[in-house]
Amino acid sequence: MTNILQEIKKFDTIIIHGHKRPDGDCYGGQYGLKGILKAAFPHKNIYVVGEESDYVKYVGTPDVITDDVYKDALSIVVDTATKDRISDMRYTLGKKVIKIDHHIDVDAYGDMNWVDTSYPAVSEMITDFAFQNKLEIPLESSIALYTGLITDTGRFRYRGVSKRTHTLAGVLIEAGVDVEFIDSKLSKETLKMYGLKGYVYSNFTTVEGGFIYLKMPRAVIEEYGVTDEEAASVVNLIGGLDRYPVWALMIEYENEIRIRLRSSGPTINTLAEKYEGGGHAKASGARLPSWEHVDQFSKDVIQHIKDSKE
Ligand SMILES: [Mn+2]
Repeated sequence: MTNILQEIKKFDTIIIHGHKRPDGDCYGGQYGLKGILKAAFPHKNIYVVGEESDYVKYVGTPDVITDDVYKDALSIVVDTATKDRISDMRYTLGKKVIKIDHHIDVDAYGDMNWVDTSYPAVSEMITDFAFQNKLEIPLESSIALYTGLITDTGRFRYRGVSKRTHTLAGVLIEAGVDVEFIDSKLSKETLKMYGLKGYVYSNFTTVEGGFIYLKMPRAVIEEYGVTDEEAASVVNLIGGLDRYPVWALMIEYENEIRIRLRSSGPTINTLAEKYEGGGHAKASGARLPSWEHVDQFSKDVIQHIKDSKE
């Protein structure tokens, strides 16, 4: 951490990158760091580049810079595990690259890499960086970082949240962040999504033995006027139902049904692998050729839940 600060001090221009399709934590890390460095080194040129995010656009707006700005610059890439995920490939045009990330280090693309999977969010890393180096956290940065912290931890609900997470969240609150303002921004919903949620709650199917699923035909997505991504985001609405530890959202595509399979009980990735999928122990994807295969799949899930109990 101290080495990173030493390195930053050597450069007049610092360009902060994130990943493609940036989420709250990526934005939080990028804009949080920008504000902290701007406050500590007012004469340095600090930029954030990359894609815009509609979801967290209140956090900041990317800078548009020409290639020559990278001359003698330091690139810092946050929240991005692998090279191919970096947004704006010009990061190599600078003199040096620093990687700051909390995902497993499969690709140490930086000249300097600070990777620590004990942090549930890169925003917590940036907050810690400021805290330990006794750097001021300006209000805009605290808003950015708190946004990143709560989005990547699912509002402090996921494992990985620690005493340090809450301590550093406290540091951000002290820096002025208004927690209600951020919650109201993140909790904003569109009328379309309200409608779709209503559909989800009135059309799911429960199967005795612990499986609940929802079929989402193409016509439904069109009727509610939502994007595929928005449609897929409702998967956890049917999670958490008592006595139904395995749930699935099935979305119709042109030649197949894509399944988002989730579990709060048995591991389900081995089951997903039987259906052209796989993934994590409790969150996997799978595919079916058509709706006709749903019954068989459902029976398999029930059998799988039974087998896991034995
Ligand atoms: Mn992250």
